[in-house]
Amino acid sequence: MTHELSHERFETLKREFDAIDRDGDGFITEAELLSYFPGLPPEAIAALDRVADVDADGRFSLEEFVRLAGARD
Ligand SMILES: [Ca+2]
Ligand SMILES: [Ca+2]
Repeated sequence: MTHELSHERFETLKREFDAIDRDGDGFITEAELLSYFPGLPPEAIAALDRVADVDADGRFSLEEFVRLAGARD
């Protein structure tokens, strides 16, 4: 990461991650993403996969999620 997130910001993102990660396995899958954001179009998911799935395993780890959300600011 190029910049440090504040602890507070990290905790907020972690809570968001945990809310989306319904089965609590530490990864957000496409299905979990869709059940949390039912209106999300397939193109948006494909774009997320391209941009955020750094290790290309088809799911988002907390690290990938934080990197994506943190970069948005
Ligand atoms: Ca999960
Ligand atoms: Ca991944």
